Amino acid sequence: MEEKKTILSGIQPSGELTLGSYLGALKNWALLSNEFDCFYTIVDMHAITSRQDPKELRERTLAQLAQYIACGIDPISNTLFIQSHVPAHAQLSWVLNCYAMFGELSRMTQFKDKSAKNEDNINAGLFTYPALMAADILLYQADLVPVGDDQRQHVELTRNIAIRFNGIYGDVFKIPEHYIPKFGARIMDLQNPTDKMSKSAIAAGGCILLLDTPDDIIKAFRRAVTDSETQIVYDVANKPGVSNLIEIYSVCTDKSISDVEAQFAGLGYGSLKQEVGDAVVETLRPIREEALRLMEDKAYLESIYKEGASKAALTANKTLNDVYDKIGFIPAPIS
Ligand code: ATP
Ligand code: LTN
Repeated sequence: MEEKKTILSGIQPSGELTLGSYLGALKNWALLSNEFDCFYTIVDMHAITSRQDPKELRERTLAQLAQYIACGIDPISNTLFIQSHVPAHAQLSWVLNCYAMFGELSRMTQFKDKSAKNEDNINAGLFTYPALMAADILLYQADLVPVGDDQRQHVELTRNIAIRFNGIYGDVFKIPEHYIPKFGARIMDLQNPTDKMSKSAIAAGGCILLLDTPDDIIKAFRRAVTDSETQIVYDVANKPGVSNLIEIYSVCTDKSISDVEAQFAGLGYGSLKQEVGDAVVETLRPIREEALRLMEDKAYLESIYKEGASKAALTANKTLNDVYDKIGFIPAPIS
């Protein structure tokens, strides 16, 4: 039997999960999880590149695990773990920092965006963040990394670091590919449809959270920014608000963009907003209900992340030991 290919992906517990995180990433994580050997992590070490309240970080990390499971990722056949529980991530990231170039890190759009937004906290971790992400991926010899469009550049950098390292030491790392959906990879803010919907967005009303109530969701879609025309057509450059609504509806209902355009031909923006709101409510309803139920069961969640950490460490330590050996570190004495 052919061995299953490996997937790794992660989301930072830096805020509440959004419709964007779901349609861009989590939905595909769940879809791919039956076919691949999957490692899905909550990257708490990435989250501290912006300042976090310790109590909230702890709560969000656990809530995020509940939401991964509620999105349809089976915690038994997949490995769900918390990044800081597997020290190999920190260890390999240091090594990879020495193979990532200052110039290439300086070109990362996320670093530039986040530095512009947090002028008072442009810390070194924010700058070297992609080396930690590369470690996350390369430790598991991942074939595929399912992410939204904003992470394309980081996966590309991971590939470049891996190719550089392999070029010196031989075939140490598998070279991973990104998996970015054709639609849903860049869900936009409902109030500012030229900005990505983001869990750390400041403007109210533009972002739908996985745990939002049906009422909140319907209201947010009713207020969604569109344009002064009337036609319901998909044209991202000229009609970003309407196109975003069409795309959300298309991904939630599994209808093609042209089927959605045909369905709404001749109708007004009001009915589009209502239908999209309803479709999102129905998509998120089972996830919200299951997540809220799981969040009450702390003992269960703890059993999942403990098991996940030991499974993840087994694979991660193999790669780390190989890397340490290749670069010339003397094996550590067993204590
Ligand atoms: P932050 O605002 O803290 O940077 P974020 O909301 O951008 O967070 P991430 O944790 O960075 O979300 O992303 C989680 C995953 O979801 C990533 O794979 C990312 O590409 C994807 N993703 C995030 N936002 C969107 C979006 N608006 N549309 C599609 N995919 C998204
Ligand atoms: N950088 C990503 C989160 C992330 C990730 C990863 C995604 C950290 N490590 C490994 C895929 C694989 C983000 O900001 N969304």
